[in-house]
Amino acid sequence: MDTLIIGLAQSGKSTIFSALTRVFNLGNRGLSVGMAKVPDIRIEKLTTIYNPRKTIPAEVKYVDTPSIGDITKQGSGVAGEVINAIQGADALLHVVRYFDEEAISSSESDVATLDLELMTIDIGILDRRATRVTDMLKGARSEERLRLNQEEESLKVIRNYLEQEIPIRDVALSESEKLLVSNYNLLTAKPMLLVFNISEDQAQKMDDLETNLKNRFSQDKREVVALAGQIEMELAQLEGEDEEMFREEYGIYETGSDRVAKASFNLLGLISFFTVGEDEVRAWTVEYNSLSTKAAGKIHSDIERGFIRAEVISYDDFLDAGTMNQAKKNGTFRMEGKDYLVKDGDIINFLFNV
Ligand SMILES: Nc1nc2c(ncn2[C@@H]2O[C@H](COP(=O)(O)OP(=O)(O)OP(=O)(O)O)[C@@H](O)[C@H]2O)c(=O)[nH]1
Ligand SMILES: [Mg+2]
Repeated sequence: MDTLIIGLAQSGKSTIFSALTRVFNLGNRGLSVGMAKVPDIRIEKLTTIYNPRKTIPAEVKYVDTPSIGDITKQGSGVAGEVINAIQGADALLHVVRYFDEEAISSSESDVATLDLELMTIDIGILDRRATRVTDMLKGARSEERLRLNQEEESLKVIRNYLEQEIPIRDVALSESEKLLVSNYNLLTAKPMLLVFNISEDQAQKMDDLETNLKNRFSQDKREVVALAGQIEMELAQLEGEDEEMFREEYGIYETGSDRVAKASFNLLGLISFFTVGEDEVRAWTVEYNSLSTKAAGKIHSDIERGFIRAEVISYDDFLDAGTMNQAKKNGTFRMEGKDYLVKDGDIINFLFNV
């Protein structure tokens, strides 16, 4: 999963990027990439059972970007590259400055301002496509002409929402419009995680603050997290006992990185399944309600193509049984076919031929 960190100038994007990834890049003007593990107690438990040579948890990729103002500034030189990167994201993590009085009072308009900037970029994407469609219409044959005319109409409809300052993620699109929007990679169509960057003083009452912010800002495709960026970044530079001691002091027990990863999973409707063995215990990420073949494809396209069947047991049933042999006796270890919908926590062995 790729999450692009965006926001207004000096909101704490790079600070939060470092807190999430433990990659320290303050002052970087371009794109920085870092990874974070998705916390999962189940993979730890499976590791103690299998004692594998390696354990690979699910990961989130975070990319830090310059401020939206720096991206859209004429002649800044970064626009194309950064906008392409944002277009490729699965989700946007919008950092909202919330660590001083002035920022707190302007946060509502800051959230709207960033959306407006994204909408302006989207209108540019649509207009470039419209020009292209007009060009293609010149030499098009009749069936092609029909399709292009339909696309022209859809482009107008979608652009109209943006003109009215409605982000595409808030619009109920028709199936054909959805397909177009996903081809255009519109920025305002992407699920958004709003991360309010709160101060050290506010950290003590983070949970209440987060509930309050959720009430004000949560929407269908918009999740809200409150996070004390500065403290989390400092904690991310520590390890082991030192980190624990300081976390205790601040009363922040779960890392910001873990909380953001969980919120992203919720936002995107993602689940985990596991593959286990003496060599490797590994977590994989798929969308909720994915077919077994799609899950197989996450591991390797050959496994998807040559899929025969899947041996499946839920994590809970496996823990109840203790061993795979006992699970077979219990009848909880089962064979599933191509139409099986993978559940969160499934332990799967794919049978396939190449
Ligand atoms: N007090 C406080 N200061 C913070 C916090 N987060 C960031 N800052 C400060 O705000 C300034 C900007 O932080 P950055 O993380 O560089 O912000 P940014 O959004 O990456 O900035 P640009 O990339 O220049 O737009 C720095 O001086 C930080 O020390 C916070 O949680 N609390
Ligand atoms: Mg920065």
